[in-house]
Amino acid sequence: MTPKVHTICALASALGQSGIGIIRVSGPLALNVSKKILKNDLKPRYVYYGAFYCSDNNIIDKGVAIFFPGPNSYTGEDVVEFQGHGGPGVIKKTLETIIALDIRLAEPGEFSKRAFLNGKMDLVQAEAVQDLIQSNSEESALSAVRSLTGEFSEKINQILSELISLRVFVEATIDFSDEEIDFLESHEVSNKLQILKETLTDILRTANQGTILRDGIHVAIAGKPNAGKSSLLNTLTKQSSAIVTDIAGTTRDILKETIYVDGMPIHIIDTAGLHNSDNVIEQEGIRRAHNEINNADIILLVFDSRDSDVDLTILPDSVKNKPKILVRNKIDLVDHKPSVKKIVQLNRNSNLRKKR
Ligand SMILES: Nc1nc2c(ncn2[C@@H]2O[C@H](COP(=O)(O)OP(=O)(O)OP(=O)(O)O)[C@@H](O)[C@H]2O)c(=O)[nH]1
Ligand SMILES: [Mg+2]
Repeated sequence: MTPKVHTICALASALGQSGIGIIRVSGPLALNVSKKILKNDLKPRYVYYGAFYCSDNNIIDKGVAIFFPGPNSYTGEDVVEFQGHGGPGVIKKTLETIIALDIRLAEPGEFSKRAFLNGKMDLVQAEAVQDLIQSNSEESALSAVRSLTGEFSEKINQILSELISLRVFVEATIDFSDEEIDFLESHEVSNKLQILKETLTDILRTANQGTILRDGIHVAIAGKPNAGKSSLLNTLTKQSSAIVTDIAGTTRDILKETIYVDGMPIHIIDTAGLHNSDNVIEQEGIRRAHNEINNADIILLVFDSRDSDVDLTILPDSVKNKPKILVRNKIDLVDHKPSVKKIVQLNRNSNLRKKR
């Protein structure tokens, strides 16, 4: 009889030519697969070294295999890992041999899904696996691993159990409304709820930081035509990604480039110069620019130092409260020295106030 749970397999390491390729098999037939491929038995959690045989009994590779019997495995099922060479040809042939044994290719994330369904990890931890795989910086990896080890889940479970215990007092107040005792007052329910609310706000803030660490910050470069936006993009990316000319309205399409600062991805977006235009193509460019400016986390507002003041009215009203960095460009033309100033307040008709 075919077992109800299908045995699945997949390449667990990266695709492409590499020194080592790891194929993972999980499910009730995992040990059968290893017997066919290795022509040998595996001892639980011992490293086996030997030949890998393909369906026509030829040796396709030589490598290492490990058997993790369920439930003490990643998925909670019987798992066998074959660690051979990473050449695409070897991997293809080994996978074909495994699939011919009535094993199917795993869906994306299916090993973690099985781990979740078998109680090996909760949903927060399953998400952390994905975050760890996608982590671009050391910080995002550390943050994901904290979730993976259950630190985050523990916090959430604590909040949940405190909420449940507070609910009891609310229910008691309703059920025994004739009683003299004020359950809510006597157990400081309101104070405790306030503390929980603050903890949740804290968690949300940390989660937002985690998203930024993982996905990076979106920085839109905005300004009037010819202010030097594309020049700034090229300087930041150290490439001539954008066309730079002295003709106002050079950039019309959106141009996105990613740079890394201390391992954190920063997506820089060059946009069309903002002004009133009768030109249909420019109008479309400006519409797209508004879109990107609205979606950005930070706006770099570039202006020509020869302008008497920064014109904040060129930005859409919707980004009034978004963080902005004003970039005073072309200082060579007015003989200014480069400097960084923190501005505490900006009003839409400008006049910058510096922090003292
Ligand atoms: N002197 C001087 N010229 C600059 C500086 N930055 C940019 N330029 C020049 O200003 C002109 C416009 O630069 P761009 O980077 O194309 O300006 P932009 O804001 O992208 O312009 P649009 O795409 O048309 O909106 C080019 O001729 C640049 O070489 C600067 O710091 N000093
Ligand atoms: Mg440009």
